[in-house]
Amino acid sequence: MPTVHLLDYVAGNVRSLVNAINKVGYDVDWIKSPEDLKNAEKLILPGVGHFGHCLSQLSEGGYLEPIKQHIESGKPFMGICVGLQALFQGSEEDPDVSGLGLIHKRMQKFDDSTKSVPHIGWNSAMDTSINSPGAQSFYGLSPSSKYYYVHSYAALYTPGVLENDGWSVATATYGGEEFIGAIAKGNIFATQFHPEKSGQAGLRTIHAFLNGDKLQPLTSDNLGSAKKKDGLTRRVIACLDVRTNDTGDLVVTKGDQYDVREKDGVSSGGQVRNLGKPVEMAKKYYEQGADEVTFLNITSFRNCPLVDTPMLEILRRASETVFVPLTIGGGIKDTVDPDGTRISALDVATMYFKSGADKVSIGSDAVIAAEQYYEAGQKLSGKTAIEAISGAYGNQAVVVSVDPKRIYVDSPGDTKHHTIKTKHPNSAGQSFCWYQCTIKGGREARDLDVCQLAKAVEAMGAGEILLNCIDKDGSNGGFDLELINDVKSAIKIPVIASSGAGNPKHFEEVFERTSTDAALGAGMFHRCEYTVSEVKDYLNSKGFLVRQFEADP
Ligand code: 1PR
Repeated sequence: MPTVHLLDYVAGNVRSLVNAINKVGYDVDWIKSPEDLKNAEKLILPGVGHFGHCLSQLSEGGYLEPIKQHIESGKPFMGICVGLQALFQGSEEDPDVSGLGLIHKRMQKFDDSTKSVPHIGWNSAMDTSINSPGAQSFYGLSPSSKYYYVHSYAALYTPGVLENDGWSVATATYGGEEFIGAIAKGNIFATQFHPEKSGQAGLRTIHAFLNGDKLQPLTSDNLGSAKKKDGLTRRVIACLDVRTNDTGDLVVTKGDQYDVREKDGVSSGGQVRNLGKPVEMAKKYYEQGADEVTFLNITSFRNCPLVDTPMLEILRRASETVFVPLTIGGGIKDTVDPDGTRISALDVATMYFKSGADKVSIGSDAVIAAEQYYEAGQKLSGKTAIEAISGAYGNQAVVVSVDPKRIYVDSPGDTKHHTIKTKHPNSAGQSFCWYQCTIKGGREARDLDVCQLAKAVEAMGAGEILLNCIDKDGSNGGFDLELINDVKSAIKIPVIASSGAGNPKHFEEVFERTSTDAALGAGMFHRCEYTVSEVKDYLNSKGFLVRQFEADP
């Protein structure tokens, strides 16, 4: 196989990038020292997390000068995410750290006064030359495709400036801010989005770079109504609750208000609901157009060394065929192996990242950390799993999954917690409620409300909230819209609505009546009542911007 050199300097999640490179017919040669760079013909520089952390790692590793020499030699160079940002002068994220300075511009933080930050999801990469006669696209970018972005800082776009300096530019728009999605000039190609997590559209750009296909004609269907489709799509996520069944097999299951055992008759004998095999189902949902796939390991594997956790193998296999972001939750916390070996939450997360996960989801541990945050007078300890993992991999790598349930009261004065006046009073006629956090899969209630949790984990550096709801879980009755709006009003980071989806209309309802950033379904997909593509086609028919799945060529 032809090869490409990959510089993995921040030990991020490069497994999915390797899988994507292999998928398009190339092998990876690892750069292990600055000297190795001399042998590199084609070089890819990935980068996740903080600009300063990445650039400092490159500098301390002695890589900055050899990278510059590689670029100056005219050999092919591709930068991904922070690998694009490194080409610029610097970033507001870490003002004291310089980039390579090939472009006299600095990264700026998105304005979070009217939208969620980080910018997470599928957006465009629209070539700015699109309307000029004989327009061409660079490195397989298509104005009608969508690409996966996850970043808080961006190079905001000023028309003509980079183009006048010989750069080809593709942009996207997020909440009124147009920013650079991809650039190319000579031997350089760089993307702010993650092509390895952007489905076929992303694989196409990696393939074009590796093959040296710099320019392609823009066909009429490319141009079409592309400009109208610029912007962040509504994200639809498929979630697989995974656990071992009573015979020890790892299966996809589904709770009904978190109870995963069959109820009907004697035949099932209270068996764990078995809805299928995790890797096969993840691939199925990817091919149905899921924008992300989430695995929740709902019983941390009590009696086996972490390194043998079956979930690691599931991720390794799933990430070979699923080229959209994979999230893994369940048991992400400081753990002790059966032989007494202590493993930090950061090391647990690193094992999952190296196995193909892009994000880790923290549930119970986040509730405990939030309680300690308030006990300490809203001071960060610097010792929580959230702080450690987001500090090393960036906040976009950390999701907090919360399992709240409604607690009804006669009036707000009956509780110290933040209450809402609900449109759905309980049978006792109480029309105020608060949402109580739980841990251990809903089995233990805590004296903490969901808004307290959301604010605390945002302060610790979580990048996203996976907002479940015990009352709605598995109900097919629609999302808890009041809960979602309540949490969205309390924080700036994105929220994924979860629990209760039963049909495509529930997705229309949650996007229409709440400000959620994404919506998740589980049971309705696992029971084959609807497919992900049916949900997205329905949303599209109602005028919502969704990403269309692009099949293998
Ligand atoms: O506490 O960090 O070990 O993480 C445990 C994780 O597993 C948490 O994310 C927790 O939400 C999840 N979990 C634990 N037990 C269960 C259970 O069901 N017995 N799953 C469970 C909770 C929430 C979603 C579900 C949505 C959508 N289920 O996973 O898929 O509610 O369902 P629906 O669309 O069918 O309504 P830790």
